[in-house]
Amino acid sequence: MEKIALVTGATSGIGKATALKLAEAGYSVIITGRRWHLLAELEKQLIQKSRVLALSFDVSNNEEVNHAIDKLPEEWKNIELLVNNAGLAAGLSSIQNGDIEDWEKMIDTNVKGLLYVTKKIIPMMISHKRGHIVNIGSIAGKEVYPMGNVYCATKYAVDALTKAMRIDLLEHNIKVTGICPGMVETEFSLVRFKGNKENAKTVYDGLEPLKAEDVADVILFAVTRPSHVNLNDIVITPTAQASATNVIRKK
Ligand code: NDP
Ligand code: 8X3
Repeated sequence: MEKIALVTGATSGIGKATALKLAEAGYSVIITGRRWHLLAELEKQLIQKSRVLALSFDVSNNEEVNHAIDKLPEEWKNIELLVNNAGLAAGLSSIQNGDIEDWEKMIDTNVKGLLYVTKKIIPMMISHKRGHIVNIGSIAGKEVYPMGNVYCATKYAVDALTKAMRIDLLEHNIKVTGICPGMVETEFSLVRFKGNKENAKTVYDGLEPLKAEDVADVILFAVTRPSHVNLNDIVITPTAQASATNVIRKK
């Protein structure tokens, strides 16, 4: 039977790697993100492997989310897997020096965006009496690190929502999994440091970070367990990272 997945933030990093692995595993994949040209490129790649639909919307804009999901063609409406991956860190500052626009962007994307998308997809899963929601949290949602304040708060919120969804959706046979990576080299740091490549590169100096594909492998494993098995919460770090602040770097 056809399995349909929707991946948010598929234009880059973990979301893109996940969309590719899901397509290779036989899922029909709805890829989403704001950068249409990157979605179009990925669509060309995926179409070789599976059925694909590209949808461009901003997860933090509830009207855009509603419009995009409401307009889904009938043959794409039976979404069985939702990967809530779109997210970002904006800035790295103490709370006293934080930028309110950065805070709003992180809260609007990582928390409200995840909720807007999930709210639209859950009714499809309830009506089909099955589904799987994978929320991409972070080790930043397990422990707070210096200057991580609001980003950490949004990922703690994702952790809480993952637990809450698992409880509320239990009666509907919907699995909910939290995936919490440590350092993954993607566009994440470039976005956090607003395009400053030097600063972004420094984050991974002297260590081998995770690749987006490493996280995508874990997501694929979690969503391909038998129907009676659910992985609740997975923390994945590079071998060189023991916690948010304990990393070992080669000189
Ligand atoms: P990337 O910056 O490479 O990818 C982020 C993705 O999110 C992009 O596809 C981007 O697409 C999308 N996105 C961001 N804002 C929005 C928005 N408002 N609406 C729609 N899509 C949006 O980073 P990662 O792949 O690393 O990040 C993916 C997730 O993993 C995030 O939730 C992040 O917090 C989490 N994470 C990352 C870690 C890391 O070290 N890299 C570690 C732990 C967790 P576009 O710009 O086209 O909209
Ligand atoms: C991203 C990883 O360590 O920058 O969620 O918080 S970290």
